[in-house]
Amino acid sequence: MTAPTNTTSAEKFNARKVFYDQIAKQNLAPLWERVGGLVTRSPQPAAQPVRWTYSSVRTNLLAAGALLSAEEAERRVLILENPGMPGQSRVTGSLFAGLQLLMPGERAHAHRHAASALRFFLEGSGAYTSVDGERTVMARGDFVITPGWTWHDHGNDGADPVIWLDGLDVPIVNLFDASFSEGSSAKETPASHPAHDCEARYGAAMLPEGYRAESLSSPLINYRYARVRENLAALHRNGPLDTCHGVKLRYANPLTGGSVMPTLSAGIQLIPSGFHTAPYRSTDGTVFVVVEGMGRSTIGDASFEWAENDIFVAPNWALQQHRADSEAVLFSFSDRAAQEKLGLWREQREASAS
Ligand code: GTQ
Repeated sequence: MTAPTNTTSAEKFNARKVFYDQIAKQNLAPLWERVGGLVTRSPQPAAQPVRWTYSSVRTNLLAAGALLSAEEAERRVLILENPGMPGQSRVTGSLFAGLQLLMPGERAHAHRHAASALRFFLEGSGAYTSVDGERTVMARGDFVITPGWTWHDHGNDGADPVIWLDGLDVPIVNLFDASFSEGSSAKETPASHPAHDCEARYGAAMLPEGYRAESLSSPLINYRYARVRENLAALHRNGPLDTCHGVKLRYANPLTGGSVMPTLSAGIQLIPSGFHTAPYRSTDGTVFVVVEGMGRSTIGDASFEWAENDIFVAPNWALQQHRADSEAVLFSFSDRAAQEKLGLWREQREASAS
């Protein structure tokens, strides 16, 4: 064998290119050309920091309400689509988010899917979600879950439009190509439990004698804001404040202390008026909803102001800092639960950019 001699870099480049084109026809590719983009030194999310003001989304949602009924739409939802991933129906790389509108008297018929869903209720009254035959009436700030493969339908028995945020793990389910869904011939799931039954059974740090968990998700379908808000206020009084989060509570499965659903985690935090949170980042791209107050956040290179019901995204591993101009409450959700199970989740407190 003789070693190639006197080959110029142009000749080398061309020979390699010919080789790569040739092997591509045999479904082969050179790792050495791609490894930098495949195994990155740190997360490189396509998702960008972005904020939606509620007033603009609400205006568009009501316009959609005039254009088509909930029946026609099946789910009348405007997708919050991250501008870093146009056309992909994703708010972060792994999450779907949208705002759903039901006009007075409207119903969104029963269906179920492999994807897990959560709701954060923003506006109106008299609306319910039913999960596997148990209804829960939703009030502002309530956090409601519909675990994967549970039948669910929604209705608005109130006098005004109702709007809530939906969060789903659809991109995760689709990454695994494990999506199933089906509609029901019944518009509503037949009632199998009295309304709010789960709150008496599982919602008071007690469990029915003999109860054995059969699900990977929380048996509690509604975490009510009234209670959460009181607890945030008490913890603010009692202290101490967390430098990165203010006062932050995680929604927990009361049986395990773990996340409410296997893929999705959610939390809620109070940031006192004038408080600046210390720089923080974590590997879970996070969707925030402003429940109360006004303030501003710096997320990576972006900075935005926010007020009640605005929604914003902190992409994976982007530095985040929040400042409340008046006492603020922020709801947030992410895929942290999935990342923890896979051994991927990391956080960095009081982080500095690098
Ligand atoms: O309410 O069941 O935003 O199935 C997307 C898919 C809401 C729902 C969404 C859904 C739902």
